[in-house]
Amino acid sequence: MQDLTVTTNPALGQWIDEVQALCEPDQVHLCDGSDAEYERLCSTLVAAGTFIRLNEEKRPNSFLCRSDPGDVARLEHRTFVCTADRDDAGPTNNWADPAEMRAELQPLFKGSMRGRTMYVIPFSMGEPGSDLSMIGVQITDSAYVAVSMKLMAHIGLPVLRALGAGEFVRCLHSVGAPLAAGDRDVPWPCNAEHKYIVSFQDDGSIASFGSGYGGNALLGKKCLALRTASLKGRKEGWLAEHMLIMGVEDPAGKTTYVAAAFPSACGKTNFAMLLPPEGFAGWKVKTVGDDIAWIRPDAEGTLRAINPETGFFGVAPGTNDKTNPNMMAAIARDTIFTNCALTPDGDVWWEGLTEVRPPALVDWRGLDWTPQAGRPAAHPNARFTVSRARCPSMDPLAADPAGVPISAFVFGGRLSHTFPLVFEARDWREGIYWAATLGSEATAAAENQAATRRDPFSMLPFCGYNMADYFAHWLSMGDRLANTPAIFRVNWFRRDDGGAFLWPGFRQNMRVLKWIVQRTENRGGGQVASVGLVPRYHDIDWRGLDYNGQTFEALMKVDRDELRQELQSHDVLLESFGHRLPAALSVTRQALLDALDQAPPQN
Ligand code: GTP
Ligand code: SPV
Ligand code: MN
Repeated sequence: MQDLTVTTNPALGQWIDEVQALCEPDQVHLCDGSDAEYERLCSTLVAAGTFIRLNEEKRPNSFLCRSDPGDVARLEHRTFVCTADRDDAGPTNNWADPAEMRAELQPLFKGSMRGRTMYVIPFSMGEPGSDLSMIGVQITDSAYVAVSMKLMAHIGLPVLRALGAGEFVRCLHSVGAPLAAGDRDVPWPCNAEHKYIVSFQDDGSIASFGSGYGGNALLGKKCLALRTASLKGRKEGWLAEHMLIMGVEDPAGKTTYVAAAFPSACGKTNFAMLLPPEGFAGWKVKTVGDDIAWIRPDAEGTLRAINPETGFFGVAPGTNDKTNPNMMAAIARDTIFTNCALTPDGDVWWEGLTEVRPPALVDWRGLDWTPQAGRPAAHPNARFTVSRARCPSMDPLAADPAGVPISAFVFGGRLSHTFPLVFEARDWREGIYWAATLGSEATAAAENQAATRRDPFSMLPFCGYNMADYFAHWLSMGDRLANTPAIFRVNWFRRDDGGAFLWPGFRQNMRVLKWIVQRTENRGGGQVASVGLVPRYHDIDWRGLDYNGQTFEALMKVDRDELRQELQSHDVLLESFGHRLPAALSVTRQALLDALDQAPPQN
């Protein structure tokens, strides 16, 4: 195996040798990506106590994994973007000097894999061999990462063949827990003291140390497909986005594709797999992706999108037969569950899975749990990892390297007030303004975040360069398109004065989606409001839902003073970019404020 690498890609052979000399693993294993290898590695993880094999009848070929309680989510304050010039990383990223960061990491990686196996995982984001794909090689000392990568990306020999002598992204990962001779391993090794997730934007390489969880460790996902790819996309004229992609098929069989950006843990997976409610016979949602979209203009000036991933790393709490029946079907087998609770009969459970909580469980930390325990049984950021092949709503075009044509972009945060259920931006520029100033209230997907924060384009932790340049890139993309997608903002999370959600959400979001699709066809009525175009009560299809006009009014109300305050609060973000901020954004902000002052009070 090693020979194949060396003969077909000398640079890879050399890099493997260098990392081996640095990290000093006991063994090196080049992943071929086969099913047999996956099964062997899962059995090794069971033997090591990292995986618990779930009840074969209830959850075939599935495993539960419990992470270290200190390693449960992405760590934004330990994520670094290294560029020679600090301004190229911009005010929204943690910047570090590349040479200094390399010097800081070197002693940490030295000997960091002692007593462990070093896995070499060639992977392709996008179909192997396609011009639109990016090939990476992740070297890791985590078998959990190796099996997760098998579900999330194309890996192994087909990727090595596609790579040939070509270039690849170097992705180095160590959990940072070397074992001395005679040491007993723990189920979830990680480094309590040192954690780093680093993008070296000078040479395009990635290094991650100390964490084994999610986006910190599966380096094809946030690190390569967003931070590295966003910079490459800017140079080459395309977009790497934190977006789901879905096709909406109408009863006549016409499919309209929509890409939507919601911040982490704000409903991308549920929306991407939406099952239309009663009353929507003939309508179908076809899933292309739930987290990442790579989007480029084609020769006709249409934006086409691919999902570079082959699987889902989805939030478990809240997932059930009502909120996401397609995901429930997907995870019925062949799934890795992390930080969920364990039932006495060897199945998994999490908050929201069933209405009634089970009387006794083992919680995500391995402790006995009852409903009286006063703490959640599953971690709020508990997740499942499953291949897209298991998902019943998958679009057959999801693997088409040509991608799908995007007719609309949708942006949405978790906002309990001010923002209505949906509105359409008046034009590309205003749409970009609303995307750039997207805000959201706290979720469990990332540690150390403030109660509410701006999350421009839901890319705050993922944009690999100066966010002001990113806004400019989006603005200029509009000039290159013949078919410019419409841009919408949605908010499933508005609450009444008592704190209850005003909108039922989940499957009912189909009603909003139908209006969006009709708007892209210049159908679907609405009226002009201060924020843009909004649907009136009768513009929404209410078949099968008893939702009264008064609640709709409360849901859609845009209060002039609240909106003015909102626009004024954008200053903090916009001013942080200084002269680098595209003028179009401050001009748009001022125009929106001026229009507010002139509008009649009810708008
Ligand atoms: P990442 O995987 O972290 O990027 O996030 P995601 O956007 O895919 O998150 P996901 O779809 O897993 O969001 C999960 C959370 O959103 C859960 O708390 C859900 O209950 C909530 N959620 C999703 N859709 C809706 C909705 O329509 N209404 C309400 N109220 N909550 C929703
Ligand atoms: C997110 O936080 O946006 C995720 C989960 O999709 S992770 O892959 O861990 O970043
Ligand atoms: Mn995400």
